[in-house]
Amino acid sequence: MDQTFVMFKPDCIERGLLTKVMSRFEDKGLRLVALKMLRVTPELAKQHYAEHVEKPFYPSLESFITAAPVVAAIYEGLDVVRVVREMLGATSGLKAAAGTIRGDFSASRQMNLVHASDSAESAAREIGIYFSEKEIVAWEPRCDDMLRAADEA
Ligand code: FUP
Repeated sequence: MDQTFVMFKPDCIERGLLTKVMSRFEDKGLRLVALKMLRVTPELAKQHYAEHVEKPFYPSLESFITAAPVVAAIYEGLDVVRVVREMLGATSGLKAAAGTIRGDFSASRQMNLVHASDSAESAAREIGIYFSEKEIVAWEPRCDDMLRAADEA
């Protein structure tokens, strides 16, 4: 099973959309293996968004991501990095297709509700930033037999 890192951002928490958005992933049958609420500090933001720190929009992005608590999660599933990115839609809620999370709930490029890793390498890096080994719970949901065939692994 692949893993991806997901963060429900400050706008998602402030707008009271957390459970509504999380339910999309539950409905899809993704396996939740880690979950916690935290406040992103400026130091953590710089680590997370290392590739954007020098960009003109970074100060505004840091103010936003540190403005309220976030909820961080790890999901497992077949091809889960791609599947979750497609469920989120394009970065900007103004461009994301209807039916995607951002397309349905966001009208902003910055306040786009959810972050998800864009590759297996990013997932490993981001999981390492936000979670320790002991915070990740390995489990086999009983209903997995009804979610996919045994030869689909
Ligand atoms: P994504 O991979 O969809 O999260 O998007 P990016 O890595 O391109 O951007 C990271 C975050 O920076 C996005 F959530 C949106 C935000 N951003 C801005 O706030 N302003 C910009 O001009 C571009 C991106």
